[in-house]
Amino acid sequence: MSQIYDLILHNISLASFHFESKDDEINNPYGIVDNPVICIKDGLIAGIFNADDPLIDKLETENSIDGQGQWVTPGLIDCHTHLVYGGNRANEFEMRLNGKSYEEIAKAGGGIVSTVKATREASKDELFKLAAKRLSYLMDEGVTSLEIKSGYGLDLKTEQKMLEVAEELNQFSGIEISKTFLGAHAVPIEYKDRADEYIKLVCETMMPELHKLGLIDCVDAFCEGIGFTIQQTKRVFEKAKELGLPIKLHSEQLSDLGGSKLACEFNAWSVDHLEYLNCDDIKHLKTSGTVATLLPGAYYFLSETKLPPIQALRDHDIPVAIATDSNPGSSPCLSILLMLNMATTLFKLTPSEALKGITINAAKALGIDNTVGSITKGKQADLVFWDIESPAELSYQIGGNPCKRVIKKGKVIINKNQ
Ligand code: DI6
Ligand code: FE
Repeated sequence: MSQIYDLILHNISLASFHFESKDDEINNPYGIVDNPVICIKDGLIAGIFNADDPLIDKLETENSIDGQGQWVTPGLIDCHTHLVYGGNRANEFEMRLNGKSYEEIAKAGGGIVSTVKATREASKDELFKLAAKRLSYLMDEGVTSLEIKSGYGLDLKTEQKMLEVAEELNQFSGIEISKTFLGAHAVPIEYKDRADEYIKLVCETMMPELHKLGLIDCVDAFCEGIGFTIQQTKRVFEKAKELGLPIKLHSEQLSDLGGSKLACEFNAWSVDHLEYLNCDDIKHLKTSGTVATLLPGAYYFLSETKLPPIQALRDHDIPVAIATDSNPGSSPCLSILLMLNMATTLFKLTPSEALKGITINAAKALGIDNTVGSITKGKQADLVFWDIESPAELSYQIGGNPCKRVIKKGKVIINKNQ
């Protein structure tokens, strides 16, 4: 107790999302810690004490925060975004409302390919400014870690440009950004009807080059009728494995091609979307410890009616993450709190399941659960203060933003209490 802490937080309610065991998680699904005092040192949580502990008076610090009874949760984690892109697709949104389907628009040269054109044309500076603005909305709601995918370049130069913008955001935003290479997002126009040749470019040129530049934390693909086949996806995963890179997959979003099963064979960190996931394939997620990432924004925005197999995921005790899928085509969403609400209203997750989906389970989906995602001794001090009376309010309320203070690695980066 003799050490001097950098920061002490008191007079707070704490939903830690730290669980000692499965029973603990069942009995205390928010990981609530009574009467806590959190001590922070060198950007880490150095200890959590009980405010009634007589030793508390002896704690030394240069800085303390009286939380005024506000709730504290782990920093939120958005584990699936496409935040870096040029232009927007409000025109296609309008076309859809005039009767065209998402697939029809994609086949007619719209969709992902139209964002590719805008992203190729945008300078790195423009892309940075656009993405930084989008990121600021997410951070304002307490996001302290986030994933960004490439996939709107579809050539080496533009994929590199996107991942470099993600890396610059990582350095300048104060939060951690995990960079995912999604070269196999769509077939670019210059490879029309030559998807296999494009996959060769992805595997033999783009992935190794970008990996050499240190720009890839994880490799993703879009396994779908309007994306890539199982065989093509497998080639991408084999190359990732050869390079020692972890994988994840957009799978079973619009149809059941068996992508999740394949991804689990490669020990995917996560499989994402899953509306059309076959219940028989859930056992594979269990075996490989893969997270099921659900994206209620895309489900909502595409007016999908087929629900992911939520009860079956629950029955198999699969960790479920929730993310914005922020992208210009299927989820133009910049609110993680709205996703929390939709995860409960549309997918019927309980408020604690939904919150786990943007904290501890989202951390698992990014392979960073050793350092973030819950509040416990030794983890990074990434914390959000909320002006709410119970954690369920975060998914209950629609609109408004009760985030009052954000601490990242022990430093206050947002404070709206003054
Ligand atoms: N699935 C999606 O929902 C996004 N990408 C993907 O593979 C859509 C991307 C877009 O339409 O721009
Ligand atoms: Fe996506």
